[in-house]
Amino acid sequence: MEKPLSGVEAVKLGSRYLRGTLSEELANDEPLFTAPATGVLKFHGIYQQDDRDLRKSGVKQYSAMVRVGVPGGVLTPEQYLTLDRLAELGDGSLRITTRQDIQYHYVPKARLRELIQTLHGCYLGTLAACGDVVRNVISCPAPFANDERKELQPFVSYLSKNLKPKTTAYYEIWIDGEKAVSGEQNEQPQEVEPLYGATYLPRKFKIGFTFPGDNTTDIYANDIGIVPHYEDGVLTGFNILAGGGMGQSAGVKSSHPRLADPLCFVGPTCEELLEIASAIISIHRDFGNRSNRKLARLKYVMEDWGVAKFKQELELRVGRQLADAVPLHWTRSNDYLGWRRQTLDSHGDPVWFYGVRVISGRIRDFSPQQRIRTGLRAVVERYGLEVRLTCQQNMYLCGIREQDRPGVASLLREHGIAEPLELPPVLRHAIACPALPTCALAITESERIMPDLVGEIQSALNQLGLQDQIIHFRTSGCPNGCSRPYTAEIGIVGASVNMYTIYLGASRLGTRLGEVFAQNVKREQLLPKLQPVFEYYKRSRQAGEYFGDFCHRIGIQALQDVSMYAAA
Ligand code: SRM
Ligand code: SF4
Repeated sequence: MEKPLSGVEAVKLGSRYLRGTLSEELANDEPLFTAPATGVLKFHGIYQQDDRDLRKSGVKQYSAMVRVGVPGGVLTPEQYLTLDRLAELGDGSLRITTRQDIQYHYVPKARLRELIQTLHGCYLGTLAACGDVVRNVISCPAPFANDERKELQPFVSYLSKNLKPKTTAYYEIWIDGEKAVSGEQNEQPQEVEPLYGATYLPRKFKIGFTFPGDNTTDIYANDIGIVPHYEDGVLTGFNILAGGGMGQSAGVKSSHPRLADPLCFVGPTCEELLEIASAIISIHRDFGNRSNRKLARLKYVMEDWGVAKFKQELELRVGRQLADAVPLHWTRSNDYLGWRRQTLDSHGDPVWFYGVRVISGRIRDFSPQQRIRTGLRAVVERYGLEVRLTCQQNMYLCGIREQDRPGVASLLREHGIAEPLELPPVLRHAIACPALPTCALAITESERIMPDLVGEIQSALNQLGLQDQIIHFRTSGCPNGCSRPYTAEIGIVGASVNMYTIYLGASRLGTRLGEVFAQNVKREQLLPKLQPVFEYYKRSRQAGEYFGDFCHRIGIQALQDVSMYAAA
């Protein structure tokens, strides 16, 4: 017997291509949207949230999280300055996400249309930043100009544009409000979604690009991963991976993080890429689980079928045989922080980019000594710099002329923006999801505890003489894994009130998942649990061995034994 469809499927179908009751609800004075409207709102990049700190005191204060799509993380100076200005409509902060977007928190319902119209004025938008569609297409944003790293952005933009929902609902509701409130939206619209159909995808869908060898975007965590292949500096095609994802759900046993599999190799044009991506998306559309949203991602189709059957179905859909993927080799996964030479100008002088470490992606004026938002605005405005957002929540300030280097450096310093290499190594590369107080799904803290927790870990490493060791650390406030903790060398994941699961043994290069090392660990017990493993690492690592590789070589059981022995 067919399983019943999940409730969200009915909401999508009834929404008339993402219209729902949004226009009517925007026109009323209620501070919040109705529950059915919030389901549709997500496709427009907006989540209704209530402050969970206030909730504890019995108050429910509603506002919106708004996610702005930034394909490949690339922003003109004007776009960045507009984004910066718009932070005033929320809580005064912008947050770089792990998929190169910008999020605002605490935006009142009454200011949403103004926000989206302003974004629209500078060619930015929120459509499909959330929802059961292709999300922001990510890419390695480091702007090195050389033959081995030919610009991927045209491919990113092409896929991004062509895979957006085709409904005109977004424009009617947010941009051309007159038309929406005039009642025209009540007629059944004629347009259809050629790729998505009326119920869109069973679940979110993520596409990521990166350069060969450089896994800064965590390519294996995406539904589709795309890696260009160059021969003698010439782009000859793309390796396609499929079936990755991090999310797992407490209590749903068969849900789990999964790395994407190499699937095939396709030619080097935008059209070929779009054809293959659309065909893979159509497999998700037709075979993804529409009854249980916890098992609805493409990764479960891949797992059920295996790569051979998946490829066969794909070949059927594109009507030809597909070449096998070329083996991939990874050598790095860290963001490019600090000063990097981008290219040479027409006089042969160097042009630089500067990787700013933005802790948890949070761009805010934290204190008179630490005015991160003001400092970044000042530097972008004064020097007219292109901005690129990274999947590790950092920012590259690009196109800095040789003669402007001292000015940029001193402006950043004046505003308390730390030189990345001066930061402790673990903090330099740590990632945290927002969790409390904004995220409705958070079980524990994440962003708010990350600096202290990382500080404790760093002190322990320092005492062992491991002060220069970079260890990738990521924390998420629930098993959904928005900070991609399962590909971090230490992953800390919220499990129940003030209790965390510790994952160890992932590869620093994002090619191997971590395993559960300890469960139900209280916040204050996290370091004591890890301390014996650090000591063991200090004693027994091989020359140059990364922490994640060490944990994997030794094995989780042996690490647990060491930890238990130390506690006894
Ligand atoms: Fe995420 C849901 C924040 C990247 C897996 N994610 C959420 C929501 C919207 C909570 C909700 O549904 O009510 C969070 C909003 C919190 C807030 O207050 O802002 C949220 N996710 C984030 C961001 C902002 C975390 C960050 O620190 O930057 C990232 C926004 C990315 C973007 O710009 O699009 C973010 N989320 C991710 C990633 C990482 C990635 O894509 O590289 C993952 C793991 C990869 C994956 O998708 O498998 C991720 N988020 C999830 C899931 C689990 C999905 C699943 O397959 O089970 C959820 C829950 C859901 O979809 O039901 C979720
Ligand atoms: Fe929220 Fe969980 Fe994602 Fe953190 S990992 S932002 S707590 S959904």
